[in-house]
Amino acid sequence: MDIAAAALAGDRRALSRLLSWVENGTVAGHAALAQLFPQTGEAHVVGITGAPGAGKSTLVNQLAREIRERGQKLAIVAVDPTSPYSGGALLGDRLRMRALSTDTGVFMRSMASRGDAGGMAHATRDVVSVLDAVGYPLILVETVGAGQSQVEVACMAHTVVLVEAPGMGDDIQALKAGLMEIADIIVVNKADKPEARQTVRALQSVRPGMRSEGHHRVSVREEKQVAAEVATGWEVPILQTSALENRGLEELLAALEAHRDFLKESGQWRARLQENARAEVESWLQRHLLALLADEVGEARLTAVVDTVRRRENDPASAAQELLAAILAAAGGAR
Ligand SMILES: Nc1nc2c(ncn2[C@@H]2O[C@H](COP(=O)(O)OP(=O)(O)OP(=O)(O)O)[C@@H](O)[C@H]2O)c(=O)[nH]1
Ligand SMILES: [Mg+2]
Repeated sequence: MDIAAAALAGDRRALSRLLSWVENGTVAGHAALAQLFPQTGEAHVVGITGAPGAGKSTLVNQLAREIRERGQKLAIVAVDPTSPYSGGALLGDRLRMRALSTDTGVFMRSMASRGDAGGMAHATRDVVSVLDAVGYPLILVETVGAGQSQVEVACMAHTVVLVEAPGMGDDIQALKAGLMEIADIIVVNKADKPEARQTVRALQSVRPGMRSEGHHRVSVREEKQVAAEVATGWEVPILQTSALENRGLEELLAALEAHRDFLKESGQWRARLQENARAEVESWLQRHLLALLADEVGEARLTAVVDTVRRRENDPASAAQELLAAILAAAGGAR
């Protein structure tokens, strides 16, 4: 039996090995992905993002436990080189974690560190595809780090959960990081702390349309936000959890399910599959073209053309067109 078939049949070691191949972009990994691709598109992919230390890992861990208690399977992908998952233990929660790590209904994977954010996004998307194909109906993807990787997660996730925590100063971290726009669900974690209420209020004041806000203030930003909500039809809920005290998890799970159902019923699930399919095809097309450029035209010619742009003898668009013509000529000649 080949590795993809073994992974499909539930062999966890085969799955681990396959994920490594895929992560490293090996030829065998690509072949397996191609074989598994027809089975993808079913999983609900949830991105969990937010400032360092907000409690994302603890929350994911508790969510996983709650989901397992309901008898549902899930996979967890940690896009963070410092993540504790691979060691099999989360600080302060070793026992529970051990219980999870011997449970075959949950699969955890830490992405190895990548030099560039783009490479990481590619590798993560492929890992998620494999987990989707082998039948995990829910995939939680935890990311940390500066803006870019978080925004990329949003592109691959159906639902983005933004985790905020109180006591990080008066500011809302996500506002500074420009993350409010990508959130489908906002969670104020560490709700066991008294300052949490202040954080919730601060979030509500930048989040109009919330029922709990008694009056209606109108600013340009609020109008834009309302317009966005009308356009998508989804009102972003602000929830409170305490991963430490195990509170608010049921409400969070209910919100995840509600958002998935909303996406499916409104047709946005299908629209997103279409968008993702297009983005991936275009991204591969770009890679293939760049590979052709390197193979058929060569670095020396590329450098020469780039030099003409630097010297302002040529403009970038014309230079690209010239190179494309050279690729087409070379590829045509090869046929
Ligand atoms: N009081 C309180 N502390 C919490 C809660 N959830 C997590 N913590 C603590 O917050 C700290 C950070 O938790 P993590 O789960 O590692 O946070 P994270 O967001 O995954 O952090 P990074 O992965 O480093 O970005 C740990 O000391 C946790 O024990 C909570 O609900 N209440
Ligand atoms: Mg973490």
